[in-house]
Amino acid sequence: MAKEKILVIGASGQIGVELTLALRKIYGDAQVVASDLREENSLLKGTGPYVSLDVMNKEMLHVQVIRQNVTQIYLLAAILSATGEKNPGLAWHLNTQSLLNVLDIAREENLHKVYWPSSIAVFGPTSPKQLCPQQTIIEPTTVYGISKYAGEFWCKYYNQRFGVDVRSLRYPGLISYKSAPGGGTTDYAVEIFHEALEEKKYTSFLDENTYLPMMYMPDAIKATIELMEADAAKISVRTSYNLGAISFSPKEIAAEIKKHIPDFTIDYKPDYRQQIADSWPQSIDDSVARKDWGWQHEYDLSRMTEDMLNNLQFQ
Ligand code: NAD
Ligand code: AKB
Repeated sequence: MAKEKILVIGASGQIGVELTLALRKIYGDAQVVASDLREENSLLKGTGPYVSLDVMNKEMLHVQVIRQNVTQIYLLAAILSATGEKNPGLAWHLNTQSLLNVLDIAREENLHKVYWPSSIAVFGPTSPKQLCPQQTIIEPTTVYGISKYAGEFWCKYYNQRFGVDVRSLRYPGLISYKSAPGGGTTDYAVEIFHEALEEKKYTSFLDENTYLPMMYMPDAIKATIELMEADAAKISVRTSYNLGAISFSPKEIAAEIKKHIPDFTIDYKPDYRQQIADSWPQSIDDSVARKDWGWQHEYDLSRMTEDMLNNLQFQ
């Protein structure tokens, strides 16, 4: 089989940095080209090729795909939920046009595979709150959720109509220590660790009992790679797979942190992001992903908390 050459778009972001490093371990450093509008993340420097790229410039993207002999694209560039509400037109434009650019080029150049993440943000206030199923009422109320839901159907359309092997996961809120989150509603669950270590106190922008579906980054990277490596015959969902791991509230994560930092305190000042969080489910039923390609998460709240604090302490 021909060697894969992977282009990661949005490689300097929260997921991009860790996914690029993980892909380089599997496919070889030279086989994974990192790209972003931003400058190269310091953790990527010296680990493999980097190109400066605006995914909205389709011609430039097409040239890079041909020049680098790209066979797979991981598209991570997007505007997330909280930032999206500040500029809905821009969020819609970037989130949908970037995907269409990539899918078109994938079709024209017969790329082997495309990865594009969706989000639990596709669900809205009319979806079930607990163990939200793969197929259910989906009426998103944020522009981010609307763009993700539309994107899911573009993926399915390009798969069915043109045979593009595009795969997708509905990530929950992701928690990580290597690169900062990029403007989401679940970002509090990353900020809290930094503030706990630096200030021993944190003011949460979500109310104490706001439960949301969450996942530690190593699990998200594992899921992404497992989905992309799964036999195509096992992929029954061509919109996007529900993906779950843990569910907790600001009060619960604060209590977990307090076990390690006893004088840590938290208070609550909900802002506009509360309304976004309230529109989402509290937990996700990911049984289809578990059945189709054997998804299993590894990190629970206590293991994640311990690992986050250990790693941030020595950074
Ligand atoms: P992020 O904001 O941290 O990173 C996105 C990257 O895309 C940034 O480095 C940004 O510079 C880059 N980018 C923006 N516009 C670009 C353009 N025009 N051309 C090239 N690059 C551009 O986001 P993330 O958290 O890493 O999310 C990656 C993907 O995963 C997104 O599609 C997001 O919706 C999805 N997702 C993330 C989470 C999460 O909790 N992080 C949860 C669900 C889904
Ligand atoms: C956000 O909060 O916008 C993201 C997501 C759940 O998609 N973390």
